[in-house]
Amino acid sequence: MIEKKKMAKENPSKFDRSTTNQNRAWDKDNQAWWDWYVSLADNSNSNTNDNLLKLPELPKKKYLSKIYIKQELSRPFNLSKHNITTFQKNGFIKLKNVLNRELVQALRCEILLLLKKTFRNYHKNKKNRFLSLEMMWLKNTLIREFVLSSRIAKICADLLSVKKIRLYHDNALVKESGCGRTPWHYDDHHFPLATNDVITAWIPAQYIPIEMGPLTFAKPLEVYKLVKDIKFNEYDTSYDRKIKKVFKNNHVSIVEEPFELGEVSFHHNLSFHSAPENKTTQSRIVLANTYFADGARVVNNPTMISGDWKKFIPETNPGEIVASNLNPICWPVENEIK
Ligand SMILES: O=C(O)CCC(=O)C(=O)O
Ligand SMILES: [Fe+2]
Repeated sequence: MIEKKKMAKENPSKFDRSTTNQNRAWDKDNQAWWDWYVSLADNSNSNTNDNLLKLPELPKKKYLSKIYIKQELSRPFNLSKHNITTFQKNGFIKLKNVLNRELVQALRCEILLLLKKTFRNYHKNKKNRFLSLEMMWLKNTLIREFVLSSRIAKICADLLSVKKIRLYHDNALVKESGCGRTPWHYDDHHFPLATNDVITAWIPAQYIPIEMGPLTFAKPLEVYKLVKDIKFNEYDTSYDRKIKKVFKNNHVSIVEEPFELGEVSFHHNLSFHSAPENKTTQSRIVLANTYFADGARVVNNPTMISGDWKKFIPETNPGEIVASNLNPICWPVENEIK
């Protein structure tokens, strides 16, 4: 069983599209889900492997004490009313200086360690891949600080204007050198949560120049209505291509901008987003934490697009309130989870 999972993590060509059916449950792991999902991106205009932008090696981690990390990640961020209205209008916001240089470097080094541990011959096999790791917070004390961070979680609760938020999952999203685009989508499509109070903090573990594939947003939030009748196709790139065309024909504003070191984006589950290919020599490493308003239920009919959701919400049936041990309240801070 373990061996089978490892195969899925190592070889994307093992993914068998003929077995997919949108109304079925997803029966593979989260890595297989991402292998499938990025295969739905239209890369016909890209020449990813030509002229990779050579970026210098990123700095190695300096020692940071646990107390320092905890303090920094619990320090409140100065979020303005304008930030909140901008998020609610556009469906996303990019905030600079959410993390300092040391924390970003520590996050990158830790995720790199986990990648080497999880994927056999990581350095040899990573080329062109979109690699993912999830539920790291359960085992890794450093990542846990970033996932349960009250600095991040309060920003999320305030942006959604809700009192209490819970964790859906953490996800390391690693777009390796030479990996193609992430297709246009909104997350409501795959999170099996019966609420629109869902937000993802997309936390880069280095600066992200355009050539590395920064998360890219269509605005305002309402643009999802323009594409709501486009049928999702799980077999080819047509959904991605159709969305791109509708956005172009409607002159939808697309925000495709670099991320400074320490900058973090936050997107709503109805915000349409994608990401360009990684045309650099370095891995684009990101920690994506998704949170939702306390009280939300599992949708009545999760589908294959909901992926490995039972791993993120165990012992909870469709229609039930999500409150498992793996979905702690992250804001406000409750003593038992810290
Ligand atoms: O990292 C990416 O390229 C895509 C991430 C994404 O879709 C998300 O965090 O919702
Ligand atoms: Fe997404």
